[in-house]
Amino acid sequence: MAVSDHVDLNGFMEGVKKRNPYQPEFVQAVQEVAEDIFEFMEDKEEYHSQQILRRIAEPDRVVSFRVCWEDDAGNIRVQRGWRVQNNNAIGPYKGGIRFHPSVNESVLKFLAFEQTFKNALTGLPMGGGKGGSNFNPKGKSVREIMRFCQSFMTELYRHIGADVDVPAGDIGVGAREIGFMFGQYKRITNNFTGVLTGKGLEWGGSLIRTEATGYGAVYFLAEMLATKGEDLAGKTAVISGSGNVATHAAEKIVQLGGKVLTLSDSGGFIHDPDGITQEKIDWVKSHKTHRRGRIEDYVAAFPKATFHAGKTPWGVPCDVALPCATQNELLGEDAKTLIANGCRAVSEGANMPTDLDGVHAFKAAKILYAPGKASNAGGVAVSGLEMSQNSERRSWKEEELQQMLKDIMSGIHQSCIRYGDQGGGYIDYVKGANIAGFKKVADAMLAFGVV
Ligand code: NDP
Ligand code: 2IT
Repeated sequence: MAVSDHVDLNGFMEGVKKRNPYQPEFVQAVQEVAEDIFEFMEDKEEYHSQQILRRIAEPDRVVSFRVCWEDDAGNIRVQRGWRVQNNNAIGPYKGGIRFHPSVNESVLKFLAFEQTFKNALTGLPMGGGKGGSNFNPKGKSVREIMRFCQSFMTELYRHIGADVDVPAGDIGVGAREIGFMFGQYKRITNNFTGVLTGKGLEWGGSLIRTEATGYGAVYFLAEMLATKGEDLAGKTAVISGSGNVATHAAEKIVQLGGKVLTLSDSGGFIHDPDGITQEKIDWVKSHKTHRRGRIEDYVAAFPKATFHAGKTPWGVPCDVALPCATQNELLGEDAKTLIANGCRAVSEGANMPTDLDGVHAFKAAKILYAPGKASNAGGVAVSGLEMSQNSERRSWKEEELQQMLKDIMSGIHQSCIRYGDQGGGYIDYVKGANIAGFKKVADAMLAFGVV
């Protein structure tokens, strides 16, 4: 078949939309990748004829299951659980587990699709997967969370394994939930194995896994700024979210001499013109993570700050921005506001926080803009290092891991430049990340034939 006979981008996306009705997040994630990959594939007949992108955009497997649990009042509660195993061409499925009421098949399919490219970019042998439940951890007691995690793992355990599929944390799932799930896995299988990452340090976890996503997103930001001869010293940063990724991104910005102006949660954002120092970040970590509090309480603790209910922080003028909460939290209008206010660089800590209009606005303005699949890969990268340590049955030192994380982020930055350098000093990091991630997975798939 001649290249010109192949379905074009629009035809391809029509098919994706038809096959995935009511799955807007998944369609959006595929569209963002396909825009770059169709251009890249133009003169690459084999990728077309072997239907590589079509195959990557069709998960290997979507497992969906019922999760029953009993709340503290004795009521029987029924949730839905999933594991999306998107692609294992270059290694076992790997990706987090999300507990949030907004979780559905579309969200998990988009996350597993993105994860496939992200994991390839790390250079480590990991395929892409994602899982989760529409369980809402907010307002639940620790015992309720434990019972839910145990029930969730009672089904999930048969689909995962150290060389099969290795879940980790994501929104609503931190070390505590990983502990409950690992405990149940071990109880059912009698196997102490590296089947989950993000484990506690006493039972197979890796140093710096907790910090890795946020720190990595800032390392990537620093790499981007360095291409313009700049660094973070004295720069103002606007950050959304106040969970694992946001607080550690804030911490690293402060360590590198920047000033963090905002944090947020689903209730709104706080603006602290004095800067959110390490002491204040520690307060947020303790308040949000350990006490499941609200970010609006920040203003009672630090009265010079203001709280903006129901709003996102993108209207606050800044040099750099890091969306670190959730998908589609930064829209086209927000992107234009950031650009108009002089924002020079955006590094995504969250997965797909910017909608397609926003992505196009950042690209058109040619600012330094890193998509999450490149800039937030530090978390899964250290998860990959946790898997290696588990296999070797040893623990590496903190300095070794810090260096490996920096090297991996720097390697991803290099890959983005390799495929995204548009000349004239502009690097399209979206294109670079999409092509570099795709090429690795695609070439492995070609080697396997039609499977
Ligand atoms: P956490 O659960 O620790 O924190 C999530 C934060 O985002 C909270 O502040 C939460 O507010 C806010 N948030 C969640 N959902 C919404 C929503 N629908 N609207 C507004 N705010 C929301 O999660 P993480 O920090 O781990 O994850 C944040 C992002 O980073 C996600 O996109 C995740 O996929 C991504 N990511 C995480 C990695 C990791 O290692 N943990 C690795 C790579 C990416 P509230 O408390 O009000 O719910
Ligand atoms: O989105 C992500 O990369 C994660 N939530 C981390 C996945 C992992 O396996 O560590």
